[in-house]
Amino acid sequence: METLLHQTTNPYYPARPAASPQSRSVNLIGVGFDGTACFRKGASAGPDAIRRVAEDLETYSPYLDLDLAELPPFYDLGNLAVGTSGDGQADWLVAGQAFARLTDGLDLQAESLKFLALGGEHSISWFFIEKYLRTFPDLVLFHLDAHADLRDGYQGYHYSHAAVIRRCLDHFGPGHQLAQFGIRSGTREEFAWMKEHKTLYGSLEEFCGFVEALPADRPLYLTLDLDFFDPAFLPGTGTPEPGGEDFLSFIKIAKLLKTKKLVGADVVELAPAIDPTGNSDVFAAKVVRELILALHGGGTGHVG
Ligand SMILES: [Mn+2]
Repeated sequence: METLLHQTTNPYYPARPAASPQSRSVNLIGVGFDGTACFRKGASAGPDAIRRVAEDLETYSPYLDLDLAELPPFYDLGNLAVGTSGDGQADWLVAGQAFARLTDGLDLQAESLKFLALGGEHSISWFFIEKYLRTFPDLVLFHLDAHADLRDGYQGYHYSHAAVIRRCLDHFGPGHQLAQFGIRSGTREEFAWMKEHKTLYGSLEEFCGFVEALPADRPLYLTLDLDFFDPAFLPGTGTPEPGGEDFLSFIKIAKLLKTKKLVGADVVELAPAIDPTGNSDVFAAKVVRELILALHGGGTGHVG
């Protein structure tokens, strides 16, 4: 049988290892790919770095008042197979095809199956978001990032990490909605597009107000590029931008997500080698802990 997943020797604690996606559960999956990264590479090591430090974190979140150890079991599928040819777009495609085969025929909604993907660079989010857009015709896509990622390809890559949101928009139907926050870098055209389509929220208060007003049964997907955070707090990322948010801003958002129908998420662009202190890995792993808890949810998003 073809290899779609590589099991990891240290699954995210306290997840259970699994060899295939599990229904009525949160499923962690790493995608160690950084083939289109344009500035500093290293995100391919992100998923395993997050898993390495997770074991040393408390399972209890005082912010969300939930404990990973008390929730129904969740699973770590290991890492998706990625290409190793060195041709960025071909290798990306190998990973995308592996994900498509892994989820072929899976109805995420009917099976209440939630993915939390660990990047890897941002281009890998497309595999997941495209599947979710096909599953949920009224999906809201939350995009937290320093970068607009609305370019129509970059440096010859149609599916570049700098174009990932544009590629998602290719698959938007009339009921889909994009909401962006944290964006502080992009072209004049990207900012003009966001202004015209009113997708960018200018402050934490505005963004949280929007999230709070969403109906509790509206499906939400969060794609979180870790350069959303200020590099003073999280320097271990390939394309840092000053002027970012801090952890407690994220917690305000996570608290709201806990009460909503969060159906999937990804956390991308951790490049561990860029921050030799290891603080960025811990930061990212704590973000992941909050999102696993939010995916379990306190509202209609509850699974298990
Ligand atoms: Mn970014």
